[in-house]
Amino acid sequence: MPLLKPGLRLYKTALDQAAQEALRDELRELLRDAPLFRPAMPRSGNPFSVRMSNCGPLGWVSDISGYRYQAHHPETGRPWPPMPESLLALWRAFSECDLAPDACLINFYDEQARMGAHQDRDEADFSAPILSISLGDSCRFRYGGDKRRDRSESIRLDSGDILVFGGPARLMFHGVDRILPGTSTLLDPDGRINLTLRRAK
Ligand code: MD6
Ligand code: FE
Repeated sequence: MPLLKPGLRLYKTALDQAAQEALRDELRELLRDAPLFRPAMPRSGNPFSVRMSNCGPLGWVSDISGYRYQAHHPETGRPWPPMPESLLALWRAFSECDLAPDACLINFYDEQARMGAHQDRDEADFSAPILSISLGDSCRFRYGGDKRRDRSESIRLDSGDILVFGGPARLMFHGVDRILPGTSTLLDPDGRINLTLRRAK
């Protein structure tokens, strides 16, 4: 098992080129129904550099009033599109969790976008892992410990990689230091997509 530290597993190129292209095409369709939106930070209202959407029964959103999971898109008001069967199959194959995910956050990074260090703790139950899929340009992904000040290290995530964090790593701080532009031709416009499948409720 490809263990980076207890609870943190990295599967390099879990999706081959054909699977990456098929998933990209499904996402392109899905984002027509649930367009990327730009979330804002709670309190300050500062915009994120990452744009987001979701699929599945619940979606993660952030605006001036806070972070939460909700059943509808914040701009269209429509329910999130269903989670594609291909994503549910990846969850079954890699999560080592018997219960199905009910939320999938879709993050889109252009070459300037970053994700500051954070913990994912808006879910009701931390016993389920989060499964993350990378598509498109590579990035430097940083992860540390349960406290912001804990020592951290960075790894490169490439298109087709799957990262699963659960168990003792479920509440670790992590973020995206930078995108490595020009490292993939999968997406048009280019950039990076990260999908995170979760159990929110
Ligand atoms: C990213 N990922 O890779 C950001 N969160 O773009 C995350 O924030 C993340 O990879 C929870 C679990 C896995 C992740
Ligand atoms: Fe996260």
